[in-house]
Amino acid sequence: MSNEALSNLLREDRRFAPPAAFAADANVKADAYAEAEADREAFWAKQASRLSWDTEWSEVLDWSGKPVAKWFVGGKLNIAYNCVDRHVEAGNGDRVAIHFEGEPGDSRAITYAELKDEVSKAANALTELGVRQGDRVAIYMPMIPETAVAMLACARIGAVHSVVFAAFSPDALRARIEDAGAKLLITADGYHRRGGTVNLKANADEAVTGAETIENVLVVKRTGADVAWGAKDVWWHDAVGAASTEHTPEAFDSENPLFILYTSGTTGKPKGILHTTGGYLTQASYTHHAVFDLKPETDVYWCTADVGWVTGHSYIVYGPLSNGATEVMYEGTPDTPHQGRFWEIVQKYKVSLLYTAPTAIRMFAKWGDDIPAKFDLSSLRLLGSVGEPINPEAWIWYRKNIGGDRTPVVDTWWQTETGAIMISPLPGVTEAKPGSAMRPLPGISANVVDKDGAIVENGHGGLLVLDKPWPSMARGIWGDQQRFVDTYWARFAEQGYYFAGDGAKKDDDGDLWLLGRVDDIMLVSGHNISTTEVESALVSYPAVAEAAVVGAKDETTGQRIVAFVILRAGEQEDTELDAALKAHVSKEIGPIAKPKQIQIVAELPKTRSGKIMRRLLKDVAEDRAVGDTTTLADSAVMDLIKAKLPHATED
Ligand code: 6R9
Repeated sequence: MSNEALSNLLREDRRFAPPAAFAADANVKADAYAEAEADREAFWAKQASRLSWDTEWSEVLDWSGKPVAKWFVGGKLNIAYNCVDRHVEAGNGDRVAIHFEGEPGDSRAITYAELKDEVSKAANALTELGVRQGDRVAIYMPMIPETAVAMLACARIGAVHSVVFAAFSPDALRARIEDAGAKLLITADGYHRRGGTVNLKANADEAVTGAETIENVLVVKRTGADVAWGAKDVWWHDAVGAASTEHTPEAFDSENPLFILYTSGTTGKPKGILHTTGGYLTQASYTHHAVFDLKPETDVYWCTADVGWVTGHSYIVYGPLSNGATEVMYEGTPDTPHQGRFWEIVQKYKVSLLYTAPTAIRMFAKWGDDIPAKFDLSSLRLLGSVGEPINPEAWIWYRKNIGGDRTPVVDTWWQTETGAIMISPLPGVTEAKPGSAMRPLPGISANVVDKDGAIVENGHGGLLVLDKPWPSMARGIWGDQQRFVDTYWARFAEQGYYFAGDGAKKDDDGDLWLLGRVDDIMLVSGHNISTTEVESALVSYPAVAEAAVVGAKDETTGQRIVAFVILRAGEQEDTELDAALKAHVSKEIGPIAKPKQIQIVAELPKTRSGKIMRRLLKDVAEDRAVGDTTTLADSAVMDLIKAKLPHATED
């Protein structure tokens, strides 16, 4: 950032208080903030006590090894026991844990008692295959219940899982296997996607060729497709099928490694973020309870993320299952076989709590309001968002068209590195502002600072930092602790802050607005302008469904704003629209933020987890060859965008 603070441009005056009945019955009330403020460690110790420990901790937090924390020092617990067995012991074995919905329409309900048997069998099978505490297990799996079973089986025996998103290439999988030194790979023959099948096993085979550390490949049969079979391959239904349902969970140290998860890696080699046991589960479990207000007896919860991302780890597997939730797991895409598929699933399972991403919400808005209107969504009582800043207009669309104008919407900010939600409204407490993640949760502390680390006043923007340790914080980068220090802790070493890499502003009330990655912030005539604010202004124009904005080099202003815009279904591109959009942005946030150039496109480049890759659009806007596109979900998108821009080069 330049010397200018991040400009605070967009104003938003709409407010949404929790419905009275919701507030009265909320899991977490306003007093939690003061309680946590009075004694942060006592507060987290109380949340840790929501779990079942074999050995009590002797110290809540040891921060002497900063930036590597130890939480609940000396405590011992088993994560799988906490997520499964204890619910069965409490008499809830018949409760459905997972309603699985396959893309072709097949479905399966798995109760907690059945989950306990499956996890125990898998734990025995893994042990039989030589997996021991501390060994790494790579999991390259579709969205099927066996994926959660495999993760929990690793946790049960103290092995470290590394889940690799199923749409990653064989090379990406091999690099992650090698970095972690994984001994076992768990995969599937394939999965259903967009009406067809993907042969996952072929990718796994290619990855394992040359990955010396892999001793066995455990293969779940999902599609029944013909697969090549090698000497290391073992069918899941043979190994797990034959194993005993008796397995005694061993208690592991609170700091025992639980998983490695590689960040999406927009730059350089992906980082293997390491999470451990007691602190991670404490915060994943508490935040799920607090932010989603789960009532395990009556709610049906659905997180639409893929289990290959941190959202899937914390809010499909560990958070909800530790709380005894009944949840939906869906294999496929939102538009197969039709664009109402998500709403059909909400209707079918009477989903009450839904957690999805802004990219999906903007896509639903683009498809049209009439699609969700065809389904009964009256079971919904809370909506959540994660992954990117949610534009105020997308927030309003979500609440109105999905939430029937009655449900609270919680915008949850966090990262792979934070392990669990950090900044979010409390749905029964907070009067929410559309587009704001509002305040740090009880027990969490964050702030906005300038480039020198000085805290900015309300009404100003800057860099988001986390200034106090939290239970689910990453404990390092696998095999490269120096990179952990350099990436997150070096920038504000003097103040001891964790630097999140995101821009943010504090509004006049001190509520937080996330403004996107710092790398994306534009510098126009000496003003730091966030891409998020300009995008939000564009998305508030009725014809616009989605927008991505970049700063391109400009001789007079330093950078000029170039916008890429997707129109809603049925809207036409013309010269009047171009002028109208520019005038609209000028009116909403001021002439300084008016795009110089607006390009209407059909798609935007996104990572496989749905985040817009502005770096590539910047290449196009600056008329140079487009950089590394390997993390793109759909590499053809860039060709389409370049083809539309008259001056763009072909690389
Ligand atoms: C959970 C997850 C982390 C980055 C983060 C930020 C962006 C996530 C957000 C958000 C604004 C939100 N991000 N949630 N930005 N508002 N509610 O997405 O983890 O994949 O590691 O990404 O995503 O930029 O720094 P991860």
